[in-house]
Amino acid sequence: MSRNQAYIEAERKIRKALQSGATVLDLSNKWDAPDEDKLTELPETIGKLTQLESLNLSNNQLTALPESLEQLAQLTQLNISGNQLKTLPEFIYGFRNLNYLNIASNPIEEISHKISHLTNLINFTAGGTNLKSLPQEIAELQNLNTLWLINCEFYVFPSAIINLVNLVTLSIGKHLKELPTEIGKLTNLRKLCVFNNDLAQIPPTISNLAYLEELELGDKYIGGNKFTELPFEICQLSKLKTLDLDDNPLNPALQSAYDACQEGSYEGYAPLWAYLISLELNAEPLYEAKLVLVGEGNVGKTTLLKALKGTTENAPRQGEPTTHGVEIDRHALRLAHPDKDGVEVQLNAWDFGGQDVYRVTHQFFFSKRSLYLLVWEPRNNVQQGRLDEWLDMIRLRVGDEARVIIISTHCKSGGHLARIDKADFQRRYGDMIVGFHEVDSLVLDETSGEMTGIAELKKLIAAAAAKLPQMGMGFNLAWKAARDELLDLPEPRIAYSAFCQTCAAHGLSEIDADTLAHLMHDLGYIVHYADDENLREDVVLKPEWLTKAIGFVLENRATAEREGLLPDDQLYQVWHEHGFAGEPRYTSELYPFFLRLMEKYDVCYRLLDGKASLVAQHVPQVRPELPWFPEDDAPAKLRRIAMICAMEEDPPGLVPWMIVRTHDYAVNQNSHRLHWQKGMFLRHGAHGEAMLEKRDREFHLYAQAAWPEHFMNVLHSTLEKLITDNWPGLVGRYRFAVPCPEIIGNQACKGRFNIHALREFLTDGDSTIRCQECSKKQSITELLMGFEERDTSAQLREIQEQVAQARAQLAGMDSRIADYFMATMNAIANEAKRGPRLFTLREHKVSLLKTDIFKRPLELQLWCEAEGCQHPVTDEGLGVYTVEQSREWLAAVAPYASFALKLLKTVAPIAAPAINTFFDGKATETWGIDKHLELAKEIVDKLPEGIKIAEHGDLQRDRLSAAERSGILALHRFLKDIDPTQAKLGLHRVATYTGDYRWLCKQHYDAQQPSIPDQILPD
Ligand SMILES: Nc1nc2c(ncn2[C@@H]2O[C@H](COP(=O)(O)OP(=O)(O)O)[C@@H](O)[C@H]2O)c(=O)[nH]1
Ligand SMILES: [Mg+2]
Ligand SMILES: [Zn+2]
Ligand SMILES: [Zn+2]
Repeated sequence: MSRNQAYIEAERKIRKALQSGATVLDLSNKWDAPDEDKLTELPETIGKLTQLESLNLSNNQLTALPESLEQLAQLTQLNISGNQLKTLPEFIYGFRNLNYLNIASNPIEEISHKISHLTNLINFTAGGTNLKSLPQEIAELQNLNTLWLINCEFYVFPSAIINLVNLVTLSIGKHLKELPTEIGKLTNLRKLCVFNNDLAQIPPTISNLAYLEELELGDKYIGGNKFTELPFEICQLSKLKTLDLDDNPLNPALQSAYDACQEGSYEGYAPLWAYLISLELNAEPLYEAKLVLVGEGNVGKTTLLKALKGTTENAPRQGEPTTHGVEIDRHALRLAHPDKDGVEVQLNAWDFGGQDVYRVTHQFFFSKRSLYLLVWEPRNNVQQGRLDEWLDMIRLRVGDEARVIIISTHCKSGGHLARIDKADFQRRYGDMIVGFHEVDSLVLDETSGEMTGIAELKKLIAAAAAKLPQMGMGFNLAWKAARDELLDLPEPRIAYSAFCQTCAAHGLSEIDADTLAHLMHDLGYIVHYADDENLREDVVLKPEWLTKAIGFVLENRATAEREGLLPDDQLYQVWHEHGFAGEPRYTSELYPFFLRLMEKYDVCYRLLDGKASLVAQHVPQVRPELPWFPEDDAPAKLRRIAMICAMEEDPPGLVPWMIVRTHDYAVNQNSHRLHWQKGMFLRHGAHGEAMLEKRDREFHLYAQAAWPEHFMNVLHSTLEKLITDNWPGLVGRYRFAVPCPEIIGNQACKGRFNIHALREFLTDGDSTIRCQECSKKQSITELLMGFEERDTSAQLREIQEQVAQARAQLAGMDSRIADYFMATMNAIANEAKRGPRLFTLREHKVSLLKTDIFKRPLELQLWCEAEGCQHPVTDEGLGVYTVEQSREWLAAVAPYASFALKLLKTVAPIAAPAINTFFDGKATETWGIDKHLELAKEIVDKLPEGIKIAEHGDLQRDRLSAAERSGILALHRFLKDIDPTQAKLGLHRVATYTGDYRWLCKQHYDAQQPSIPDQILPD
């Protein structure tokens, strides 16, 4: 092993420690430090530091420790995490004074029974090792309060742990199938982390853990478990503040109740508790599913449904009027459960209109855990292709979990019958296809007394429905009665207060009603947006009533002829004067509500004049004249970068949805908006311009600016979020690539380079790659220009250096700062769900008498997160809290406080002019923003440092360190305690199209809302 720079540095530190008689030696690195900074070997001289009490060797590349270490008998703290040790040297068991031992993230497989000698051990951290068992003797470590074993190789919970009754923190992983009942004996536990295991159940004895504050059964980044339900006993944990269930296959009702906790401003986990308690009270298994009929128009869907229902008075006839939007029949079918005697499965039928315009919006109602009947008519020849399209659409929207029965109609009355290749379908769609079946909905089958093929089809449906994962999930009977009464009301829409009244009549509390509303919305029974201030007062009890209204817009020829422009004064035409016989006519008091909902559904966006909306599905076919085309050269001083999203399938509606979601950047030119059926041209202020266009199954993105990376990143995240939101079935089946820059003849080369692969080749040492199309060699670094992996700390360093010199020197400085802000905020997007992320601390004015900073109250100042305009919340009485917290709490928040301050200082110079424009000319001065930052720095410098523990081992892939992340969690817990309903935050949460949340002040929040009038009168 060569003695690198790090070794020389270590020698120097040891010498210095010897001279000064220091008791602490820190030879650690940050987990992501470059290899050359890491030690591969320790100087033997370290053994001379016999006075050492604390030694930190974490995040090096040590494969062994020198024997001379044995002499450090005074050690109380030893951290060797993040190295390459395969075994623990024997002498460590001789360090009798150790109270902290961290061996995390080493490939250690075993611990000796001699661990019992370390009787003073308080904290033993061994996450990310290869441990699969613990010696029984560990039970003798009765002082142990923290045992961290997450992400190891445990298949079985080591029984010795049960004897460690003083444990406060316990984590363990990663293959556990169950937790022992005896876990209830660890009554001092405050934190239990068992994410990333295979647990499906939690013993009811969990309720004995009366002090438990944090229970992590899942983790969005690292992994969850296999929980589909939770025991009621969890509700008895009265001290519980954090419950993480991310990445578990929760049943739909439980998932919805859990999501509700994050979406509203509830105290603790009120909706989840309400749901779990309701199950405990009076619940029965629920056997219900959605039956979704899809297929082209006129193939016989509506007739088939009638045949299935067998209603005599409504018997199917020749010449059904065609369906607009969707018809929902909640009591369509009750079929005998195939295996359970006396149990009936209830199916709610969703019968869709087949018109092409609906293709985009119908997908919304394709949900998981439904049974699909894909209907076709074999007398037409072109069927196979269309069946593929429908199957693809279902798979894109729902994923492989979808279950489809393919049904052909007219089997008795048809003349020439087309055949389909069943084996081929089965091969391509696998388990998705439950079966094939033939019916004739108009020809009676004498033996069964039903229409031809219907009796068998019912059996097929019952069998497939019975296998859906939610079948038999528990549901409270009072909740069910309230639900059924509401759904049977004749009104399509009621006030939320009326919804609650009905619930109350069935004995549901307010929180029960909230939770039920959330659940019914998630399952598609109603439409109710509880977290939208403008929509939460209304409940749509009949989604089909709303779908039809949207459908009339999509089917409206005049709007199509106006290229999507829908002025408010035309709404009466569309919604009342339409020519569809027998369909609802909507009166004008509904229009503002509909317009808002259509924005929610990404169908249209509001134009800035506040008098019209733009329906993205109706934009012109032809590409308008654009300021530039990707084939042209970029102007001097500007750069243009290109990226392509190559998709294995073509998701319907990608372009219109993208038009709506990027409408903040829409460009108007000579009264023409620059968008068309296949693409759009966008402008993002100083961050440049972009052209987006779909060409077959490739979505092309070009961005041009002094520093185009930022705008490209915005568009990239918007596209990714659009795909993940709408087409889970496409996840993993699209790739981002750089196009080959070569021009052949007049045409751009069709060669593509996968960005992910390019990065790998570069790390492997390749510098060029040959294009498969044009055979020309390309430089990998040049191809990757603009797509380098974003490391926020490197980004920050670069920005700071430039700011220190002269601001304007680096091209696109504003874009770089904006991008740094976006990347950083995205890294904490998950935390942002629960609370704001920007704050500063300052001393409380009246507290100067007390000299110790930990005895004086501090003030916490929240900041508005508006993009490029970040500012302290200044509204009277809002956004400021007095903090009287323990030293422990301050130590926990400290790393994040300093992180947030760094972020605010970086964005402050570009935010200042924006603030003065948005508010009034002097806002930065009157609010004393610089002073805010100065005071915050004073505090941050004085804050105690948290103990640096690599809790998760080497799992810190994301941009926040573990300490910083605990900091923001501590902050949110504080806010939850002091202001449970978030009434005094002065900030409102808004979801962004890039997958993040922004907490905005009232003014910024209002400015973001679409300008829809409260009243739209008919002409
Ligand atoms: N003979 C016969 N006619 C059918 C059958 N299914 C539907 N039809 C007729 O085909 C037409 C279209 O049916 P409809 O159910 O409205 O199709 P949808 O648009 O898919 O809902 C109607 O005139 C039906 O009477 C069938 O199985 N046999
Ligand atoms: Mg129909
Ligand atoms: Zn090429
Ligand atoms: Zn603001």
